[in-house]
Amino acid sequence: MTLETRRRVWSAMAFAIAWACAGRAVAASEAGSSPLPARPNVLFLAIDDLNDWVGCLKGHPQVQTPHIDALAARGTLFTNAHCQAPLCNPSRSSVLTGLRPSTTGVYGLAPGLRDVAELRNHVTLPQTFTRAGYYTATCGKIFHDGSIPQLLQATEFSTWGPAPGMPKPPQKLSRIAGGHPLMDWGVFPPRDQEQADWKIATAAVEQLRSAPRDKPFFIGCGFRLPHVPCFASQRWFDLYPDNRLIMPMVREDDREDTPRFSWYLHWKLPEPRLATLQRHNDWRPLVQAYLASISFVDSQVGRVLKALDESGRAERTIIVLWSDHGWHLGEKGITGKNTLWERSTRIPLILAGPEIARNAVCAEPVELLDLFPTLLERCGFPARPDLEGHSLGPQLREATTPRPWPAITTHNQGNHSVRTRDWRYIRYADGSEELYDHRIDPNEWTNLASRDEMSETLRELRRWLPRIDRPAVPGSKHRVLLYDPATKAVSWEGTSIGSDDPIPNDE
Ligand SMILES: [Ca+2]
Repeated sequence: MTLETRRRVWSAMAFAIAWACAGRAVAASEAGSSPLPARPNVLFLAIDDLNDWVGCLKGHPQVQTPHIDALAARGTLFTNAHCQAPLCNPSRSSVLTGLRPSTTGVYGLAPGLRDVAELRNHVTLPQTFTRAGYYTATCGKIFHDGSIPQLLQATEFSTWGPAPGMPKPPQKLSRIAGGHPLMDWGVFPPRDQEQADWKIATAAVEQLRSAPRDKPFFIGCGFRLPHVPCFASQRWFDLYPDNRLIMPMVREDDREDTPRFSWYLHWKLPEPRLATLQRHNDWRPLVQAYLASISFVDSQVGRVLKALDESGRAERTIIVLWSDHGWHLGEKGITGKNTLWERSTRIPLILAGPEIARNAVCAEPVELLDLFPTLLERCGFPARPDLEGHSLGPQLREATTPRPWPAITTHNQGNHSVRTRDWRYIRYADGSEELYDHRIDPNEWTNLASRDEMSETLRELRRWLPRIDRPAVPGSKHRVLLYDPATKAVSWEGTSIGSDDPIPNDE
């Protein structure tokens, strides 16, 4: 089914569904009871740029995230969960539409999903709940900042709380001067209460307290850290003393067996290369600041969860905690996202609440795309044939239930990664490939794609590559990579890359 056909089918169904759900809401209020069990609340907690450096995921041996770990213990933790795109706007657009980036053609930081003609009438995840009579509220960053025009905001979430940006010191704290204004890290601001994420958590706490009690709620709270600038107050840095800091494992020669095309996905970025950090003695401070930011944001997750428990509504609430993608801290010579490797794609994903197994761990490959159909199923909405994910229902009941699908991540047209339980396979737009065996190579150091004995494995993995592979939509900007198979011409953010151009290594 094409996207357009799916959209028409869904549009035709939408009215009937909304009508049926409204009828159920009326029935609930007429009965004078709390909402029907089929209409649980949803607390949707997004974290920005958090990789697997979370205690329960063991991505970093020192990271302290007691609140996220406690949430995992009261629910199901997915240890092999991956984003659909290693960049904010395409990842969040995918989560909220339930469609792959390769289906929407949204690959860059622009356009916002409502500026894409084919998505204009697509019913998003929050819209589904708003139309069904839920109290829906958001604060902080759920949609990519600025991607929903103000006039349309109330059609997504009925209530929009504050979404403050990060506070900035008068001068940069990082030893790397100049560059992008967001590229900074260090001890700031002095008081936690001045932090954007403190204010965002406070807004979510208020929304939880003031949510009408005669209907269910869907509250989306999007935290900003550990996205750069990685700022936290001194107490969070004190958790990670410099003299005991364990640095990420990197290999100097790691990029010798990755195709040249792998560099095109992050040809030039605001995020510094590892060599730049090392030259300025700023690698350790960045790692320390990223860890401090994670522990601070974890404390704010704790504040929101405490408010949920105090509301008396936790037993009827599905809690979802997710991050939009990961982040490199020197691995493969770079920092930031914009890659198809584990560092960029692996994310924390936890669900907890009614009829969700407690203290359960699912190692099956799952995708952020699965959240939309999962919440439809759990909240009693009809399944949507236009969505591309698969409900996690079976794994929420029994975490070891196998899944036949791998997790697919896409960065710009034609570049895809396929992650199964044991393998990561990557295919770039020019046909070059990578293959890693996660059973023996969790750092993805040794590319096996050119080995003869891997041909059968490669054949098996290639068949999962997305069949729909749309070009970037009109208006695509920022981190957009274009490749023309006929001429082999490559361009990054509108500037062509010659086949012999030296790989940029910022100063
Ligand atoms: Ca390597």
